[in-house]
This record gives sequence, C-alpha cells and structure tokens, in this order.
Amino acid sequence: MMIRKLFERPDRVRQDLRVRGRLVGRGAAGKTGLLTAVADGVLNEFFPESGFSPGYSDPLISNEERVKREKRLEITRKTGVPQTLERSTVSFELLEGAKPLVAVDLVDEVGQDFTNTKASSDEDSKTRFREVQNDLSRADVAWIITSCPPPEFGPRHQKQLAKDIGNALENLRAAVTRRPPGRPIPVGLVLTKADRIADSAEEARSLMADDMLRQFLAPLVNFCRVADQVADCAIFPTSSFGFGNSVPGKNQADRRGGPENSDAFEGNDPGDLIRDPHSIRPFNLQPLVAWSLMAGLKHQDVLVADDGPTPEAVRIARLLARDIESMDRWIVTVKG
Ligand SMILES: Nc1nc2c(ncn2[C@@H]2O[C@H](COP(=O)(O)OP(=O)(O)O)[C@@H](O)[C@H]2O)c(=O)[nH]1
Ligand SMILES: [Mg+2]
Repeated sequence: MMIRKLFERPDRVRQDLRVRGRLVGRGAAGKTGLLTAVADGVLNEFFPESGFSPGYSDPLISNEERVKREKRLEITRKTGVPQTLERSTVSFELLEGAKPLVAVDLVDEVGQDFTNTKASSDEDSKTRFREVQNDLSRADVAWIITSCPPPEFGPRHQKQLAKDIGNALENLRAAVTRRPPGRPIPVGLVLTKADRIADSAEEARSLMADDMLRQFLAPLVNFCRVADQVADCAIFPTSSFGFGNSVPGKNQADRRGGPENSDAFEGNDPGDLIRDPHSIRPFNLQPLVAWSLMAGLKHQDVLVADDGPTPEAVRIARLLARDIESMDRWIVTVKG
C-alpha cells in the first residue's frame, strides 16, 4: 500500500471515504447557527445532478440527530442560538440511494478557545487549544467563519472585523504549517449573517460584488492565495436564518467572554433572534456543503493498492462538481 494523492492516481482509491470539516471563528461569528442550519436545511435534500443526498443510512441515528436538532431549534426560537460551551460534532453521510458514500463530520468549536487562550492561560485551556489546533491541522476542509457586520457599519465594527480576521488568520496559519508536506487543505471563507445587510439574496448580491468580498476578507484571501498548504479556496456569503427572518435580540453581553473580559471579541455584538422559526430558509449552504465535500475528497491522501478497487472518490468528486455547476450558488473563487 502506498499513500498517494487521489487525482495523481485516479485509477485506485480506498473505500472508507471521509471528509472532516473543522471551523475557525471567534465567539458569535455564527458557527453554531451555521451548523444547525446545515443539519436542518441541507440534510435529506437531493443534489440536483447526482441525486446524492446528505443524511443517515441508519434510522436510529437519524432519529437521534433529529431530536437534537429540534431541541436546538426550540432554544433558538425562544432565546437565540445557544452558546457553545463544549465542542460538539455534526455527523452525517453522503448517500447515493441507500448506499453511504462518504462519512462527514463537522466540529462546532468554542469560539473563545481561539481568541482568549494565551501563553499565560492555565494548562487545561492550553491543552484544549492544542487539541483544536491538532484537529484542524489534520482536517480535510476548513471553514473560516466571519460574520457580516450590522448595517450601521462604523469605525468600531471596522476595528472588530480586522481583529476577527487577524485572529482567524493566525489560527489557520498555525494549523496549516503543521500539515504533512504535499497535503494542502481546501479552505472555505464563510461570511455568515448576510441577511443583516440585505432583505433578499438579490439585494445582497448587488451590494457585495466579488472583488468587494475579496477586499473585505483581504488578509485571509491573500494568505490562502499564496500559501502552499492551502488547496482550493472560495468565499461563501451565507445566512443561517434566511433573508428577512431576523429580529434584533438582546445584547450578547451575558455570553461567555462578555464585557467582564476587557479583550472581549463579542461583548458588543447584539445577536439576532429568528422572527419566524417556520420560515427559516438557509442561504447558500447546499453549495458550501457540496463544494466542501468535493474539495475535501479531491485533496485527501488515499491508500492506493496496485490491484485496488475502482476510483469511487474520483467519481463522487466529479459528480459533485456537476452538482455545484447546476446549483443556484454564490461562490467567489479565490484559488483552484
Ligand atoms: N441575522 C443573523 N444572525 C445570526 C445568524 N446566525 C447567527 N446569528 C446571530 O449571531 C449570534 C451568534 O451566533 P452563533 O451561531 O451562536 O455564533 P458562534 O459563537 O460562532 O457559534 C446568534 O446568537 C444570533 O443572534 C444569521 O444567519 N443571521
Ligand atoms: Mg457556537
């Protein structure tokens, strides 16, 4: 057996395909909302060309996950997206008919671990931070989460945004430098809460031209463009609630890392609540998931046996590429 890059030897591939997605972003960037919306809005939907569907082959697991989702949605309905106190994983499979093709897991991180862990922090915090970094350095795809600022964008938000992007970049850089040589990671730059600045997808698109988005996320874009350790990279504006479906909530000051911490990243960011939980229409998430699976499959190392089975991962990645082409999508390519 040898380890090879999939697309260098498309004739041979291992069977147990997996895509591990890891998220980076400060507290209140929208990570939990995003993963909840992926679980609610993308699972059990069919991709347009391949007919693939992210979901569960085991009804017991499916029921388990559904109950978790419904609980989370109920909390979101009442008091907003629940604060993340511990890492948790959203797992599902990419199915073709009844056949599971790829095991997918996406980890919801505690944002404060990225922003508040310091060299002088206690050992427990530093151990947790190193675990997150280790995991990220071994991931198949990374989502770097930044949120759209509120409509009243001023110098304070500008400063906050620079700080958020700077922190995300430092974390990404530290993780990718520890990747094995020749094993670049695809990076999705996810701009959450697009519904904060526009009432519809059309309006959002008219407000944010491709170059403006690249400019908005310039430090991350520039890094990903030149870093050898980064494979494909693209920007995805998203909304977890959907357009016209949020109302300003109370200040997030009571969330961990709030104003009692003078270096708070999220203390002044009033969160939004969902106006009508029955009309949640997550925006641009199916393209994000399909792209992540495609890029994640394309760039991972695979075990290659000289007389091995047929190139299943290549077939899947190609079909996903066709799916993406025919989806209503907003993908701003940076690299790849
Ligand atoms: N308008 C709007 N607000 C959102 C959206 N997603 C999250 N939020 C708000 O941002 C806050 C933080 O989101 P959360 O997902 O908990 O961030 P995390 O700390 O990165 O997990 C939430 O309490 C919501 O108020 C979205 O799609 N649209
Ligand atoms: Mg969270």
